[in-house]
Amino acid sequence: MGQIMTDPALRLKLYKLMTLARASDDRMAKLKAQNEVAGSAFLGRGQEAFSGAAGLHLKSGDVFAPCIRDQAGRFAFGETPLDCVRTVLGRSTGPMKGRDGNIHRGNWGIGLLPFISHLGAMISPVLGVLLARRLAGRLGDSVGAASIGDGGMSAGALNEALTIAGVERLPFVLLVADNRYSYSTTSDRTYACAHLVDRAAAFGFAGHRCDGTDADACLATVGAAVAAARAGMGPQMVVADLLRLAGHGTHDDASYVPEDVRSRWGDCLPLFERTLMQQGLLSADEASRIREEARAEIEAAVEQARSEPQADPATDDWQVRSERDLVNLRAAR
Ligand SMILES: Cc1ncc(C[n+]2csc(CCOP(=O)(O)OP(=O)(O)O)c2C)c(N)n1
Ligand SMILES: [Mg+2]
Repeated sequence: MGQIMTDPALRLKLYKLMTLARASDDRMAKLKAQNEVAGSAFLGRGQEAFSGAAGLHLKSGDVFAPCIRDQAGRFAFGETPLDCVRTVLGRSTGPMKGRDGNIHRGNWGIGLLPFISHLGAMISPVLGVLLARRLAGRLGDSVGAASIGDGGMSAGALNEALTIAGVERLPFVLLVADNRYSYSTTSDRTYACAHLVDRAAAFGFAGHRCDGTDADACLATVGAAVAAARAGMGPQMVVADLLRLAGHGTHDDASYVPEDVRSRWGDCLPLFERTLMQQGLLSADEASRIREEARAEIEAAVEQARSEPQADPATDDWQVRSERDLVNLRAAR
């Protein structure tokens, strides 16, 4: 159980988002197995608590660059199941007009940056938005956040970007999901410090760490980090310890993860469910209703997307949808 107990409504909201993300991941894996998805499907099983907590603590006006295991954070930040499914199924109605791979999606209109790469490439664009806002005198109390994995923490682009974030003292939060693996490479082969949070000071970041299998700890720790960035206390790094409960993508069965490692780590979703039940905040009936509603919501999005046209290069105007969103954003200011 987390050190600081957040309010029950926020905790239940996180539980519902985690359930929705799990239902979405399960359905995407099935769509992939049914050969309806081009490329692999990338799942965030086991990372929903940390990811969802981040999305919930960000607010309208912030910028968020999620990674491939952040379906919970995406939903929390405002991505709809329909936008997710439309992209995964390559529909022209999707935010990327069906032209990008299933994980390379975003929505400039809500500050969700379209995904470039899992290995550190998303930090600089977030910092660019924050710097541009500061120069234009429009930063206000907005913050930027980006997700990364343990392997991505050793990428060159990330090190350059974190240096700038520290030097400029930007209101930036780096969310690090140390899920013990980078594809099949174990984390002891990707970093040599005792814990990734030890790197925070080197970049001029405040460092925080939490148990990523404990939803309450995630809510409290990410909440403190986002609040500190918002209050002008400079960049923050939050490292969550957890295990990737799936393969790198659906093409990978993760059979290289030894049984003793699997059994050492919990799954944040059932753990949170049990805590909420023990505290009388959730009944078994409510939990199954929430699960069923999540499944139905995802299924409705799948049915809707399936009825829509796929991307057609012959008729596409090749205008980037985000361009239109940017124009709308400027008009709204
Ligand atoms: C330069 C480069 N090398 C390799 C890859 C392939 N690749 C994509 S993600 C990934 C592993 C990332 O591991 P981590 O950062 O720990 O994130 P996780 O997948 O565990 O969430 C690899 C090897 C890539 N995209 N770019
Ligand atoms: Mg990893």
